[in-house]
Amino acid sequence: MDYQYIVVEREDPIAVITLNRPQQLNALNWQLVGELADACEALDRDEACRCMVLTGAGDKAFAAGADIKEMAGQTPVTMLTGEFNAWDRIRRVHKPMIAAVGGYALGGGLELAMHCDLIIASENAKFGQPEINLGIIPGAGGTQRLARTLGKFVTMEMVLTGRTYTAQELFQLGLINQVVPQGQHLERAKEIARTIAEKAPIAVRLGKEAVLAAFETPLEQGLATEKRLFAMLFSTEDQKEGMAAFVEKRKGEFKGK
Ligand code: CO8
Repeated sequence: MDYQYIVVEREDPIAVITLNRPQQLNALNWQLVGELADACEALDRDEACRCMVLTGAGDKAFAAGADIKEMAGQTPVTMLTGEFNAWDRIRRVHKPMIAAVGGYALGGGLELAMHCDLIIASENAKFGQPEINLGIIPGAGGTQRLARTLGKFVTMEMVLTGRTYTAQELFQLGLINQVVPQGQHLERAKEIARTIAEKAPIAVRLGKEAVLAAFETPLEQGLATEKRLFAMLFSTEDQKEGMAAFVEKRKGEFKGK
């Protein structure tokens, strides 16, 4: 498919999606977010792809937020009907997604990174929710996902002061998986993606589903979900293969069946 604002590169079994508006620090206009949702859904359906990496073009930004110039003239109605559907589509992707962040991940850029399942950052990456400086608040899940990951007090500081945080600070607070030397974020994210892509695809999918259930359900219900998904995996060929490979002292070959 032809996209104007993103680039999709297949390196089966992984794929890299690059936000591609470097002159505008990859600011997320409506078309870009729609294209991204289309690409994520297409890769989600494609069996040859087992893990996605999301990154930004250029060395200055992952994404410096939603496109302020496009947002400036919006109304409540256009904001409600315009972009949210695409964000929800990204949220519902079943395959694992890794954000590879170099430079700024601000506002909607940080929220997009948090739609992913792991975040790998270059040591020069800078994060924040500066919406308060524009007279608004985060609108693509920032208040909720940050509060669930960092707790109330750090989230309040981020949302109410709009301050920028270094990758190291957020690593220490548990929002970022790894901080790597400048410029190595994409390679590291791809390495991790390839590791995940070797695993049994149905187990990976259900593992993601089970972890995300922890954010949406009370413990009792989350434990029941995990138990059901765990039991279900015993109907897969990959479970038989994985356990046989262990016993036979060889590497398992998983087929997603
Ligand atoms: N939107 C539009 N254009 C942008 C954005 C943005 N978010 N960020 C940067 N740009 C543009 C600049 O306007 C500039 O364009 P031009 O050359 O045409 O003037 C170009 O990118 C380069 O930017 P700067 O010259 O500003 O670069 P600096 O290195 O001086 O500064 C900063 C970098 C600090 C990142 C600065 O650009 C900045 O503060 N950007 C805005 C950051 C921000 O406030 N982000 C939050 C936006 S609001 C948001 O994300 C809400 C999400 C809601 C999601 C839900 C939607 C449904």
